Amino acid sequence: MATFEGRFTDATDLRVAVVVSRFNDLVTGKLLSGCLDCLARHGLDTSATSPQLDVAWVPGSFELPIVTKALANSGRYHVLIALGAVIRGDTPHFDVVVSEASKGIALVSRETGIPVIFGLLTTDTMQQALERAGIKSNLGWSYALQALEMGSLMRELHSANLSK
Ligand code: INI
Repeated sequence: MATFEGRFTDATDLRVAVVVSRFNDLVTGKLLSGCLDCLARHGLDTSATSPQLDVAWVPGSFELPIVTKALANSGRYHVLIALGAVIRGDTPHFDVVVSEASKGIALVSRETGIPVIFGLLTTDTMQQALERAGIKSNLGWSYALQALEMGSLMRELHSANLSK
């Protein structure tokens, strides 16, 4: 029997890309800070010249899938993190953006085999979003932990050469 498990202490040589939406950047900027803080505290080089980390900004959450797909297809990254914040308004726009972003991100992960962490906050109010982006806790931190776990798990699976 084999047991495969991701680790949080093995960020050496792990390559991560974060794709962040500018829409609601009051929220997404805080998610990004939490994310980078967690990655740095787990040993990933997050400096401006880091070979381990890249950050791409997109206009809104609707654009997260196309850019995550381009980055995943590059073959450079072990794991990606998609960050966005969609806040419910008075129109059905919320549902369209959430639906397209979530379906698109899931599809990129499945089609490319590169895990994409789903860091899309969907809330009724800005207050609820801010509470999850630093006022109470910062989910960016959790997304980074999940990225470390999935990146390391996928590396372990690949090196186990399961087709043998
Ligand atoms: N994008 C978001 O990331 N969050 C939102 O709450 C949002 N709302 O409410 O409209 C939003 N819209 C922009 C959308 O993601 C695209 O960037 C835009 O439609 C251009 O394609």
